[in-house]
Amino acid sequence: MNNWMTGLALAGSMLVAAPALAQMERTSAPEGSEVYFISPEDGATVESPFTVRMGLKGMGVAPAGTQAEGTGHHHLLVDTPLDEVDLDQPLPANDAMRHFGGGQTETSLELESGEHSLQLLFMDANHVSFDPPVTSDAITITVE
Ligand SMILES: [Cu+2]
Repeated sequence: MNNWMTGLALAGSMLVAAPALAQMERTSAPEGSEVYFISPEDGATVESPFTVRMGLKGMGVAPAGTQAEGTGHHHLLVDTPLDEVDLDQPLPANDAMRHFGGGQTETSLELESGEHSLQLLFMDANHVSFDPPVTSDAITITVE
């Protein structure tokens, strides 16, 4: 990797880290806010790839970085129990903790055959949890 590329990579990681440092305070979600799976249903057997539809009540979906009260974006925990997530930190982005920072409410998910757990976590513009967290029930699905 030459210096130019190294510089680019550094700049990229700083762009990701900067908003997280700017605002880490957890805010409360409007009362009655709820995030839930429209599909798949708990216990469903699906073929990969399959569509996940994410529902929300009491709040609005906005792209990541949009500082507007009562909004945030969806996150999907794949085979990751909620108690393994540090809710006082911005959520890492990886295959187990997926962000829908474009404001998406559905996604196509490709998973290996077998049983998987899925859980939705609705978080604010900075990928920080509300207090208390706005989460769906964890569901278990079987991928054929
Ligand atoms: Cu996020």
